[in-house]
Amino acid sequence: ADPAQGFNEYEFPLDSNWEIPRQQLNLGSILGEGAFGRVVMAEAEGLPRSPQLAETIVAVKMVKEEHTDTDMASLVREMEVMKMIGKHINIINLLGCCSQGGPLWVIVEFAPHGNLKDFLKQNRPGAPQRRSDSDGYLDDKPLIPAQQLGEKELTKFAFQIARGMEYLASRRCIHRDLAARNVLVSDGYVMKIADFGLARDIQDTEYYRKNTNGRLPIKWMAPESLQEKKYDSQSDVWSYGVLLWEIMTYGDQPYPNILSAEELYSYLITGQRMEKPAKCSLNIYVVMRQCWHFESCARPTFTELVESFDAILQQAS
Ligand code: ACK
Repeated sequence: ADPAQGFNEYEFPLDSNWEIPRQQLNLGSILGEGAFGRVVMAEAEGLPRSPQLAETIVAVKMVKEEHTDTDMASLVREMEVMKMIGKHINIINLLGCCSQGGPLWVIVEFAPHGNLKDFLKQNRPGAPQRRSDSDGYLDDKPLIPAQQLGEKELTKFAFQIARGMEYLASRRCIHRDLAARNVLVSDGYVMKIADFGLARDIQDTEYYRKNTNGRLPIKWMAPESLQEKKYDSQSDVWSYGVLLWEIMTYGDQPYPNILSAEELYSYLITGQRMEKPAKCSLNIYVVMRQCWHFESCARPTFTELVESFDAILQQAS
């Protein structure tokens, strides 16, 4: 190996459909770090996929310095899954990649308002008005004024997420970690599902541990996922119900008194469910409860959820 190329640990096949010259990217601040990777904001010139803008702000996914081969394989897989799935307005779309002559950079759409969970908390009625400066994005537009983020807007968020999930399910993609923290808020408050291409090792005991925010990801899991590690689009529908609950509570923590997977499972198998949030209409709570049918086949499909929210939005207008 050429010592000058020593930092190039891997070689990737060139995919000319997606490859972007590295010089066209100008990396900026770190948006966040996950388990294996890092997401950095960047300016991109002349992206072939967004010709309407000379310069676009994008998000670039990469592995951290201290990564393993498995971490790199996960990033490659995530990129390949995104290529296969194709585009939809309600998902974070792949824009391209830099895979030659340096570290692998996976370029995806940038969502200026960050994750939905924090967005909801910041825009709770009565919350102090804030600008989205914590994500490092110079955003001179104020967030939605609190009085404007009412049930109608929340219902539109739920509708858009159902549309994104309907698309992913139609492309045979199971998310496995659908939650408000994994939905990003884009320009015009368009909801975009993130991290759907992540390979999740379900055997991994890490999954049952608290995440960096001290939240237990098990609280979004369907009973069959908890019990038998069984995942399909109908277990995503269960998680969608919990996400709906998060939306209608402006980002509250689900099941605040439950501390373990065992406790959660016995709560659910005895037929207990979270109560109707105060700001939630009965028809939306009915949908939430349908998502929480113990039997996965009794839950609505994402297509049915799209239809339900369409009807609810029509009634409201
Ligand atoms: O919740 P956040 O502030 O928003 O922290 C996470 C972090 O990076 C790790 O995933 C942020 N992030 C990820 N992808 C994007 C994106 N496409 N646009 C904006 N922020 C992103 C995310």
